[in-house]
Amino acid sequence: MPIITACTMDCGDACSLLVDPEARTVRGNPKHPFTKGFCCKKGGRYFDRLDAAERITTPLIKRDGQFVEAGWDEALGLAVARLDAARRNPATILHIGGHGYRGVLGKASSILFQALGSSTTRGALCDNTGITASIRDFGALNHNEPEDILHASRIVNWGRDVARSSVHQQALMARARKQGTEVLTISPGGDGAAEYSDLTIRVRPGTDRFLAGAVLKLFLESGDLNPWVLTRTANWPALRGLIDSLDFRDLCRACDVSAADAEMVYDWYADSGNVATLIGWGLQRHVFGGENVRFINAVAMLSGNVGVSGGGAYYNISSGRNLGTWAHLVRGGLPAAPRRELLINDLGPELRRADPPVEFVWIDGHNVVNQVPDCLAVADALRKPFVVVVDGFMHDTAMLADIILPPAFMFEREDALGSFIHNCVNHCAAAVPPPGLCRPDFEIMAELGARLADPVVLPDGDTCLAEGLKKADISLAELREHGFVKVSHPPVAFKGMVFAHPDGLYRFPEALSPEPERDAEYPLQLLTLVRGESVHSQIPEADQAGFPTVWIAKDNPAFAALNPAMDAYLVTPAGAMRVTVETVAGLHPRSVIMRRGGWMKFGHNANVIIESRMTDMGEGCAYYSQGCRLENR
Ligand SMILES: Nc1nc2c(c(=O)[nH]1)N[C@H]1C(S)=C(S)[C@@H](COP(=O)(O)OP(=O)(O)OC[C@H]3O[C@@H](n4cnc5c(=O)[nH]c(N)nc54)[C@H](O)[C@@H]3O)O[C@H]1N2
Ligand SMILES: Nc1nc2c(c(=O)[nH]1)N[C@H]1C(S)=C(S)[C@@H](COP(=O)(O)OP(=O)(O)OC[C@H]3O[C@@H](n4cnc5c(=O)[nH]c(N)nc54)[C@H](O)[C@@H]3O)O[C@H]1N2
Ligand SMILES: [Mo]
Repeated sequence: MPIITACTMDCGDACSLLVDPEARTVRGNPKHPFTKGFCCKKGGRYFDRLDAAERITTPLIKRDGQFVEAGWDEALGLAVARLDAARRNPATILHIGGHGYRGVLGKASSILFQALGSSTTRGALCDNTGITASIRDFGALNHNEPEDILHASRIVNWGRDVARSSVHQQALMARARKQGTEVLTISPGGDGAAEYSDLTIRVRPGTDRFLAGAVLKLFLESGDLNPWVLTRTANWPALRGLIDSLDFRDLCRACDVSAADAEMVYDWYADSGNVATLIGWGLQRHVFGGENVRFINAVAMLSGNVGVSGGGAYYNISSGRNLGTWAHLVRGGLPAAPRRELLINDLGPELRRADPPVEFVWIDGHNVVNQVPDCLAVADALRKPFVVVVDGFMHDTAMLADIILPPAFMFEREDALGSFIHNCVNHCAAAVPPPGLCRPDFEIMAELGARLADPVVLPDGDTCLAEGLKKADISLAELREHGFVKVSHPPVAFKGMVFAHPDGLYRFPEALSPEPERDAEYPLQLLTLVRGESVHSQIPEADQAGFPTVWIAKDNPAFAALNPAMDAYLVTPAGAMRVTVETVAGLHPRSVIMRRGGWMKFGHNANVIIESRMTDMGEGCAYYSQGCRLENR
């Protein structure tokens, strides 16, 4: 009998899954309105990860530079002793929690370390630039329900790689196309978008704001502006003044899009019928990523495509919108107070500068040494403090730990979680037992808290789950029985153009920043994009043999300049890595693509040569503004 459970990976599709515990197979839950009976490659092959020979299934303690197996009592005892000592000054404790595991119980480590008053991280690696941009425009993070794109006449997909990052949105787009909806994808190319698009436009990476600006210019010149839309905005004169001062041809040049293509995008938005706008996460991983998102939103708004069915600008929703916290049920620890925050996108220097120094670090759900820019500096800075890592693989972060604690992974422990795309709360049931000594994170945190000299006591798991579900009025029994509950929200966000700013009005961006000049030594841009078959760094070791592949357009002069008989290196101001160069059709001549998440110990981690660079909003990380070149050595 299959068991209904759910994927807890950091992915907006957040699938409800059927797991056969004997056959150890996974398929999508056919009853789930978004999963609709199928799942992606990374979810479908998750048992390979659970059953991997290299999985860590016993606590490990580092002694004289070597990991040795230990029991839980010993390993947790050692962690508790170090944590109790560091607790004399809670700022010397640092919690680095990731989103490798999402869920109500998955919050246990954040809640426990908050109760300890530890240092934490600020800044963001993922989507916060676009979130901040969207909140500036709309006043809140929201979008139409994903199925509403079936009511669109046209869909403009600004850089969302749905074939890899969201196969269920890809399926929705395919359904829409069957009904006659046309899809236009705007991206730097080389992503296979032509497969699911009627038309594609290639944009210079990092510069969508100029293309959107050119479209706004054409709206202004047409004189055909919807007066009702303008009354729903707080600052139209400021945007009009800005667009008036800009030249259409200059805007097209700045994004490397032809005037004809910019006019086509305008036509797509100006024609009758509604246009749904999808905004990918890639275009906000640039130094002006926030502005890119704001100008795209402005096109959706000015064309009257916000607050209507079949329209909408889709960035994301909050995956926590339907779930509450249980932090207030914790006994012991400190009352909530401001904590020291270290900037995650510049973590190496932040750790080096920290005063008082960080003495104890707890890392869970995050391969931080792999995923932050300038990651060698982080690896270096983590050699000093006592480091506990809760993870099941000997990846770049785990290798640096003093103690590794092996967690039960998804399908092996219970939780409840939401999605940043759809509105179902899913139940992740424990479908199979964890191997060896692996234990659910929640149990690990509860025991850690209880064993402290001055204990911090977590409620039991059922109490936490029930508390988290209260916000959406879901009972734990109901969730366990059905495997998911769809929470009701208005299907159209900002209906009637009523926005979440106090005055109910929309905010346009008022400045357009020029794209910074590229260093002539590093003329290409390094796009470290998601891979379809894995999430981030959760890649089997066997798939990381040889040198990592980078892709470049065949007609790129930088490719012609390479000697295939010699070794190729990807070079940035931060260093060089040996790579294999392959060609891909249609990629913008300024770009190089590498799939992200490869490990340092295999020479596959691009973050070794990616510098720390901040985006313009939300303290995001501008990974894709990294200049680079290819050379023979
Ligand atoms: N160069 C470059 N780097 C990037 C990006 C980029 O575009 N370019 N993008 C960034 C983005 S979008 C993101 S979201 C981040 C992701 O960065 P991370 O959050 O570090 O992502 P993962 O590599 O998936 O690591 C998650 C870890 O959680 C562990 N894990 C899984 N389930 C559980 C569990 O139940 N319990 C515990 N304790 N651990 C578990 C996994 O084994 C894995 O090691 O990376 C960022 N890094
Ligand atoms: N299989 C799989 N699925 C995942 C993940 C995974 O690691 N693997 N990660 C999950 C997470 S945490 C995230 S954040 C999402 C990421 O999902 P996506 O946003 O789809 O992924 P990215 O690879 O970051 O960027 C996507 C696209 O952005 C385009 N792009 C880059 N720069 C620009 C630009 O300047 N303008 C335009 N128009 N396009 C640009 C690239 O062509 C690329 O195809 O996926 C989620 N889903
Ligand atoms: Mo992400």
